[in-house]
Amino acid sequence: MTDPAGTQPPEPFRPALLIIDVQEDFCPPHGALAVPDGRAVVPVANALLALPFVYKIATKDHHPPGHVSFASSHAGAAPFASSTTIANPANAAETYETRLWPEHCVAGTPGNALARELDAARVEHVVLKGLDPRVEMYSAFRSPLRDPPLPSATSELAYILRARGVTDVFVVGLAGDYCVFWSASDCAEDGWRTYVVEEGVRSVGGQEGWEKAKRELEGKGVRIVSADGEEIEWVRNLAA
Ligand code: VGL
Ligand code: ZN
Repeated sequence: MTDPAGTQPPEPFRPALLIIDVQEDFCPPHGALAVPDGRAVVPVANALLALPFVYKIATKDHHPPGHVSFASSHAGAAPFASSTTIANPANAAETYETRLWPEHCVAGTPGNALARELDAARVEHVVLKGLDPRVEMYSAFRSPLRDPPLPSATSELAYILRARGVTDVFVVGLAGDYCVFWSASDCAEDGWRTYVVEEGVRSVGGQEGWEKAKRELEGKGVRIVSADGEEIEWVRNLAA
């Protein structure tokens, strides 16, 4: 497979690193919504943070108490098992079904913090998501409600990627079948070449959850790559 001459990156190539929700509440052993083996993404993220990406961004799920995605906000609902219908606050006809979770990543709580082993000193910008109590926001870009879009559930991420002239986005983090999935999907839809670095992802649904997410992402034009693959080599070579 390896081309002895080395494959060339696309031109222009201005790659950003996007680390999704690597927070204590998504990590074993104490996280309120611990993703199986979630802490294993941290060394992968740290190795990528040491590379010369043009911009290094982390996101945080950042919910107010009583957020609509918490089972505790709905009478009789059980975390993981129940779901609820969310309507666009500006258009009752636009709705979607979403799964309910234990309370997690509440602003100001220890579980909201980035995983303690993450090399946060190298992170240049932190995007907060999920701040509007009325809507779920898995994607680092926006909520799935688009008719009309909600300013309170739209992040600055697309703006800052454009402002930095980013062409390619490399995604890692938690969880592969939820926030990584929707972030990578929106990123590709918005026109960036988008890669998910597979070793840097763990999923709520374990390996099975990831395999399904991965197939769907590939269908949307997202490339699934390896931490030792040629695409990461392109980034490493930017330094030379
Ligand atoms: C996430 C469930 C609820 C995630 C966030 O970061 O994947 N999952 N909130
Ligand atoms: Zn959440």
